[in-house]
Amino acid sequence: MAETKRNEPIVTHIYTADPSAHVFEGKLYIYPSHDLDHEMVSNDNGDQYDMEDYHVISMEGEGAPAVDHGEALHLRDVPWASKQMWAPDAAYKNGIYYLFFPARDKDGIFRIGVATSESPAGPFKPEPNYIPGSFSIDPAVLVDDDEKAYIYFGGLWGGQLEKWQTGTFNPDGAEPPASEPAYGPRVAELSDDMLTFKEAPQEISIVDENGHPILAGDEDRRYFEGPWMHKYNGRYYLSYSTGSTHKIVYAVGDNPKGPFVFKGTILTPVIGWTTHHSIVQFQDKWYLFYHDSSLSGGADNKRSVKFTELKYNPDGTIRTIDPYNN
Ligand code: FUB
Repeated sequence: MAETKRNEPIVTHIYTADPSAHVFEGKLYIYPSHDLDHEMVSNDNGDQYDMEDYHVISMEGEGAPAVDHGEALHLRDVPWASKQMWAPDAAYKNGIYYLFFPARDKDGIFRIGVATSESPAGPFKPEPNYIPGSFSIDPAVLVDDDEKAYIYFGGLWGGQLEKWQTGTFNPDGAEPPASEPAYGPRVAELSDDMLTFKEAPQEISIVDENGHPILAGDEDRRYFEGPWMHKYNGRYYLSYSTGSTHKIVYAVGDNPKGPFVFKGTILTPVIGWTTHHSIVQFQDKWYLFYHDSSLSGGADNKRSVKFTELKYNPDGTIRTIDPYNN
């Protein structure tokens, strides 16, 4: 196994994407999507992202080899799911590891499921049904310092978030006009056993420095998909992909449910259409995990997880990272 280097794929024997990185049991554990090595035509519905399982990858640290722990969960073992196992996240609470993952149900509607394991490397045993009341994609879970856990989720276009604005699935649901507030990601506190929502998900408000909502037409700043929540100096940092403008950006607040004030760009566009990340503190450094399609020569659906160091300015803002020059 090769040593891991900044800005290079952490593994090359499989394609990986959408990395959710955590420190568990003193090691870095990465929960990525597992992109399949098959030819697909790209479309706005994301049909090219036709993944069927998850592998968990761990690293003792920067420079150490990345270890693929093998298949941690497969579509065939999830009774409610039909296809497209997209970006997952993991959390630890109650002495149990939880894997949260989106997939389409038997009606083709994205839902979010949960699976459990005694080990951060899996294998994970799925619950028989998706989380009641769940919808859309890209779950990210924060277990806060007071042990309350929050799940963040939602993604436009293939992720179907715009189809849920009335509270039920509307196949004709569309994005708002450019001059209206953008749709925000959703957040819900999780139940103590982490298997259900404790409350109905609520929409997160992302505002500019004057308190005005970020508008749907502001594609450099509006929420698209891939939420991640981390804390730095006691403040809550919501970061996400802008989708059509291919940036990872962030907004900061003082409450896990927001509102969040837009601050700036964390990662400029990568090779490939999607961009998706996580942020984790490990030992004395902060790391950005991200993906790009360089290893596959630019194929949108064949991505590779990479990492680099993330740095803060003294005022708590994050320094923008150029994935190809940092
Ligand atoms: O990997 C499939 C989808 O692509 C993810 O759910 C999105 O965040 C985007 O990375």
